[in-house]
Amino acid sequence: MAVRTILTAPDPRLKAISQTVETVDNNLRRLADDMFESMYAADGIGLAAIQIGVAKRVLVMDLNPKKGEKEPRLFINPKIVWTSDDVAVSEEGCLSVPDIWEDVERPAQIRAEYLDRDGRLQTLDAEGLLATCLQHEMDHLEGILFLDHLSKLKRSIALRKLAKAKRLKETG
Ligand code: GNR
Ligand code: NI
Repeated sequence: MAVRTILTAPDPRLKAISQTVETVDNNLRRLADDMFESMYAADGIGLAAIQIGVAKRVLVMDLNPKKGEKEPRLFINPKIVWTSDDVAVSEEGCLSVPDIWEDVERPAQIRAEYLDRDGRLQTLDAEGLLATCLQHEMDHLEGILFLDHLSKLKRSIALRKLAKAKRLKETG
């Protein structure tokens, strides 16, 4: 297991479209374990493989990583098969867009299908933070960041803030 470096915007690799996983084998499970370790190390609640530079349709999530009981969730080849007409607005952040939080509107409820750690097909109904996070992670698989849901103005302000923070970090 290893903690991997998380890419940050505007790294072009974050715009890649991730590829379908063909077989759920030990290699894939090792990737997932590295993703969990990287997500926990970064204090995130979710992570898509592309955020560590691997363009595969793999997501990890743990909405409750701090309160003792870990609840690791792994999603392979996730697909949203239903969304509610109801929408919900919630504040989102992203490990690839550090220190920026903005409101994003998305369907309030979703139904997703995905493969689990054993390659078995699962169905999940989600709302609240789970629905928000799953949609946020699935956007990563299409090369989409939460910033892409904002107005052009808000997005450019966020990107400039990010660039400035990177500059300051480099010059110390
Ligand atoms: O850690 C994360 N927190 C978060 C909070 C609100 C909505 C979405 C997220 S996902 C984010 C981790 C991340 O960047 N996943 O891609
Ligand atoms: Ni993210």
